[in-house]
Amino acid sequence: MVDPNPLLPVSIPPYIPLPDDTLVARRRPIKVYLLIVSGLLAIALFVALIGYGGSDNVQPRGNEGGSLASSSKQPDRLRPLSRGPAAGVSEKANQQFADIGRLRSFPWNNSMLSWQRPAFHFQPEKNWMNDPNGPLFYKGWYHFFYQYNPNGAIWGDIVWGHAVSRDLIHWLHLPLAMVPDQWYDLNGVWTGSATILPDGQIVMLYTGSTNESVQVQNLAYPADPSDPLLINWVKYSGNPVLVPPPGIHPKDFRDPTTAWLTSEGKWRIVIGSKINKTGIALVYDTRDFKNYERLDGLLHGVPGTGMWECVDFYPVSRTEENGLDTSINGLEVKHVVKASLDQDKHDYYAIGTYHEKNSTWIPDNPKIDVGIGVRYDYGMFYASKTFYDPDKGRRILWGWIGESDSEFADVQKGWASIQSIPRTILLDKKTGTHLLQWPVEEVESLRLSSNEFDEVEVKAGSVMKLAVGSATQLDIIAEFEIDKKALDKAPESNATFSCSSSGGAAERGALGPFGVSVLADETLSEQTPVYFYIVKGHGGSLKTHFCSDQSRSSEATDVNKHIYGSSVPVQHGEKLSLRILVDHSIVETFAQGGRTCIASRVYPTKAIYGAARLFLFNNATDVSITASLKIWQMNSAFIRPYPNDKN
Ligand code: DQQ
Repeated sequence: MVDPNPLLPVSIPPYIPLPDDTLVARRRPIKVYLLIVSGLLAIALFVALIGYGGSDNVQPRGNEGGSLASSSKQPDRLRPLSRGPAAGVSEKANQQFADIGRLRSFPWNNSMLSWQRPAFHFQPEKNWMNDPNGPLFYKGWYHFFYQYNPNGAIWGDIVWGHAVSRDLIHWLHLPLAMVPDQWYDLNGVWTGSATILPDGQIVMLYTGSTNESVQVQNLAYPADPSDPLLINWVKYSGNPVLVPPPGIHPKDFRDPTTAWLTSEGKWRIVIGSKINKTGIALVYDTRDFKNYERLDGLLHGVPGTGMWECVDFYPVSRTEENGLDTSINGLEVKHVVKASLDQDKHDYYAIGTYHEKNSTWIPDNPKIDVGIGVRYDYGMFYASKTFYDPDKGRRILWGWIGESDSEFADVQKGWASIQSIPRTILLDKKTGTHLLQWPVEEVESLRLSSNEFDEVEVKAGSVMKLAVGSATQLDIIAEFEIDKKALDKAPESNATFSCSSSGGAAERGALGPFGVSVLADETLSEQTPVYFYIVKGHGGSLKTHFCSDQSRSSEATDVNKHIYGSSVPVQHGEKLSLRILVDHSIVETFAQGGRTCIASRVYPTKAIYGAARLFLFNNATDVSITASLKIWQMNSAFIRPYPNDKN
């Protein structure tokens, strides 16, 4: 039962020890369970598909359990069933087509849907994936775990998928690492993080949604530490190791971080939660990962930000260009707090100072605190997690990039979601307020032939096709310079600008938009412009915005057509610069060395396969720009089952 009063202490079922031989998360013992679950899910999916395939492919809101006869009352919404909130987690269904009226879903054909599958971003062979979990480097292999539904292309039945890689680009899928097979994770093996102890032992902490949908924290570890692939995992017999503390709602206690060492030699973790509408990070110390002490106060909390999911906490160097182990602290270090906001599905971070003694963190600038300031990404990027890569001395960020088409199309294509290209993360020493995110260097091993365009002048109001051949798998680097005299002459303006409320790349201003249009067809009837837009304010101050416009990305009606973006700081002497990774239905963009990033999902119907083109454009009214670009065709990554996986 859900506690009706979120602030009262909660009661958790007492832990009943189970025989040891049930504790290993092996695949075979749970097959029967999975068969039953998949049978039930198949029936549920069948029923859902019948619902979708009905008169208007429409699922009216609030009619989930109602009779089909009520559909004759002209349901006018294309709304998937809500998934997640009832189970005590954020919404996992794409609810964006709530108000588009009586639209039938677009008649997607197999060739269009097949094209959408990325070639070098990580994804499972099929079905639904969400958060990255417990990334780590062990005995020469990168391990990546992820929230996965083995039974369908929608959220539910969550287990831990597992893959390994030598280089973060090519992946081998391994057997599922952990499945719900204990009362304390029967409703899902949810998100968690890895900690590598100084002697090399791996400790995995994860959230279990219990048989009663209470969120508890559990401990797991590799069954055979000599196995570099870490195929089998053991769940600790004393699980759960943490239950929701008094005052915390049983469905608001999840996603333990990687632990870091305190100067007393204890390990410290934080867990996301909320009290009323204040998002918070609870702090615990432990010596053995089995027994924990809750510390007074909070690491941090921000009113109005709601439930904090997938909190991340890590140091960044103020002086060096390398990443830091999570336990590093001192004067040369700033600390980052990141929270994934359940209420708006975005990942926000802030930079500040960690005070170990009273286990708190204070933002450098309270005006850009967690949840009210800067985001990792202004497109689709959620539930992210970093880890320290000891092999290359870098910190790497993974983020879940969901779908922004209809859930109906996801079920048709049989998969949903991809992971971002892993991004190295560093403090932006010039601004001090931002991080710099950049695709790991290994992605460059996929570069094939390239085309260079040097100092191309693009006059105001013009579009130029870039002859690069097919344009569905690309790595693009571009720099732009603005005609200085024209910039000086441009009128000052009072107007405020925001990418999302603007008219997109079609809205002409004195100093923008200009940039690159990707996934365009020959006639530009479909295109996704990625661009800068500069506003000259009073006194000649310049404010630069970086946007990605999905409004004409597809002729389909049932896909997201938002315009994403934000302002991007441009420091004195910097050119405007852009990197774009195009990989079928994903466009990942990095402005000013990764100071502002936008990942978007794009579902064209015509600009696909050999018909996809690339254009350079300048839709400003008052300035010419000079653009220099280098564009590589990109190879596909090998992402396939491990040969020994017979399942
Ligand atoms: N996803 C997991 C939760 C987490 C959420 C469940 C974030 O642990 O809070 O799939 O997307």
